[in-house]
This record gives sequence, structure tokens and C-alpha cells, in this order.
Amino acid sequence: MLNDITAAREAALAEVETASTLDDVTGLTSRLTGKKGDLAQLKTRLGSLDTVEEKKAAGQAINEAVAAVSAALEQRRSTLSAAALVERVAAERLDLTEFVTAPTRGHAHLVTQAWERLEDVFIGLGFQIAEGPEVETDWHNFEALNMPIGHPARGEWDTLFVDHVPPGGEAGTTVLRTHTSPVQIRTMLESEPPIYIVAPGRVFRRDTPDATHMPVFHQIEGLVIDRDITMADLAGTIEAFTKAFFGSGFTSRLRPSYFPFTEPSAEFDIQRPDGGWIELGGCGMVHPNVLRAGGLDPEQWSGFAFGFGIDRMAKERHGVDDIRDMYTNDIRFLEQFR
Ligand code: FA5
Repeated sequence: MLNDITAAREAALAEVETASTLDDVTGLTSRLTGKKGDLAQLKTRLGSLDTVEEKKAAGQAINEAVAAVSAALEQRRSTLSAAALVERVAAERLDLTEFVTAPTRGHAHLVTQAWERLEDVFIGLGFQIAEGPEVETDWHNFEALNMPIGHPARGEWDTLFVDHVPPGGEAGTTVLRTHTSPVQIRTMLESEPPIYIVAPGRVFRRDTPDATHMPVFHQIEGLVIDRDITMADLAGTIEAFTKAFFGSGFTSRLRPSYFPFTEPSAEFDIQRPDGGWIELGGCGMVHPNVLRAGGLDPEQWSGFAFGFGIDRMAKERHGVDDIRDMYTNDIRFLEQFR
């Protein structure tokens, strides 16, 4: 009998070792040490023993076996509980790193940076900042700029017309401005000379995107109106601006051209350090008809105006090959220009 008890005890202890979950331990507890458990079952055989001593010894051995197995089960339960706790803590662990590390700072887009830098440079040269609406009247965008209806030069701007009829006006006379030049007219009508302003802003054309064109892009208009302003003032201002914006390695040139609202007119090109020339804008002396549209007497006042492409300037300043790269919003590209 004692041998059977020892064997049952060893078998029970071995089984406890194989319990791999807390549920296993619970199941074993009732099966091995419960009132009807394997070890308790041995007690039913005590009656078949001959002597009181044998019964006593066997009873004691069974009690010891139950105690040993219970202790082993308890030990197993606490080991598995600790492991389960470690596992749960790991599973429920909160990643707080985003709260303890410094947040990543964003930065202005390449074109916004150029826009702000242009404002700084021109403020440094004594100009003030002006602005006008992106949705314009045909009169401000064309007519007052010496391009009456039917003027062939209107065809050079692939205009987007807005489906809007102004009160008392006609259909087809509201446009998305094709350039920032209408701000010249608004400024002349709203203020008295001397005028020294630049007007950066968004403009729209029905242009097909390519390496140097976008249908939505940005220009900065410049307008100077004072007494005895000459082409030399325009050339000097543009050269001073080129050096201040691009650096001393760049130089500018004026190439004869035509705009209905300036006379004479020129294209403004810059020469890159590698020797190549690129057109950045148009300029010229403000046409007398434009001064009149702005309410000024051309016999008393003269001035110059210019309009540069901001996107193209950002492109050249940073050596970007294709203007479209600036608008695909690829963060890997944009992050290079902090
Ligand atoms: C004009 O828009 C004139 N208003 C400029 C002007 C102002 C002349 C004052 C005289 C006096 P133009 O269409 O050439 O001119 O555009 C000026 C500049 O805008 C171009 O030289 C170029 O740098 C930029 N530009 C023109 N079209 C695009 C385009 N689709 N995408 C990006 N930049 C453009």
C-alpha cells in the first residue's frame, strides 16, 4: 500500500510540473487533491489493511502526499501567475515615447520661403507690401492695363473666366487674375504717389504643367511711381535685387520685349553661376495709358513696374530641375529645404 501511495504521489507531482496555464492548475487541484481526487481515493483502501499500525502509517502517508501535491500546485500557481502578469503588462504597455520626445517642427514650403524672403529684400530696398484679390474684374486684369476688349495681347494669357455676373455688369467679365499687374491699378487708385510697392500673390492660367510652368503659380509685382523715374532706376533696382536675393554669384540683364502696359518693355533674365540665362519676369516703364487708368497725370508722374515668377525664382535659387517637384508634396523632397 505504501508503495502505491508513493507512486501516486510521484505521478501527481510530475503532472503538476506539466501544468502550463493557471486553468491547468485549477483542473489538477480538484482532480489530484479534491475530496474525490486520485489521492483521496486511496483512503478507500485503508479498510482492507490488517493492522491499526498499517492503517495509521498509510493514512499518514496519504495526508503527506496530499500536502506535498497541494504545496507543489500552489508553487506552480504562483510561478504561472507571475509569468502571466509579466505577459499582460507587456501587452498593455503604453508607448509614451511620443509624449517625452520633442515634437518634430515643420517648416514653410519652398515657395512660401521665397515669397517671405522676397518681401524682406524689397522692404530692405524701401518698398511696402500691397495686395489685391485673386478673382478680378476684366477691367483691372486687362482693360486698365492698356488691353481693351479685342486687343490681341489678351490672347497671350490663357485666361480662366469665372461663371459670375457682377451687379450691373456683363457675363464673362470676372476672371481668375492671370498676373499680379492689376494690383498696380488698385494701388494707384487707392493711394497718392510717390508709390513704392511690391505685391506678391497667386495667379492662374490655363497652362499645361511642364518643367517651368504650372497652371497655378505665384508672382511678385513691383510698382514705383515718382517724379523723374527712368529706365536706369529700373535696371539699378533689378540688379540690386538680384544680388540680394540670389547672391553675389548671380547677375541680371534686361532684354527688349513687349508688354501692352509698359513702354519700353523688357524681360528680366538672370545668369546662373554656370553661365546659363533664365527668364524670371517682365518689366518696363509704366505706359501713360496705365497711369491715366490709375488716375495719374503722365506729364507729372513716371514710373516702372515689374512682375517676377516666385516659383521660378525658388526653383533657380535652389537648383530644382523641375517646377512640378515643388507641388507633388513628396515630403522627402520638401524636407531638403528647411
Ligand atoms: C506677366 O505676367 C506680366 N504681368 C509681367 C510684367 C509686370 C511685365 C509688370 C511688365 C510690367 P509673363 O506672362 O511673362 O508677364 O509672366 C511673368 C513671369 O511669371 C514669367 O517670366 C515667369 O517667371 C512666370 N510665369 C509665367 N507663366 C508661368 C507658369 N505657368 N508657371 C510658373 N511661372 C510662370
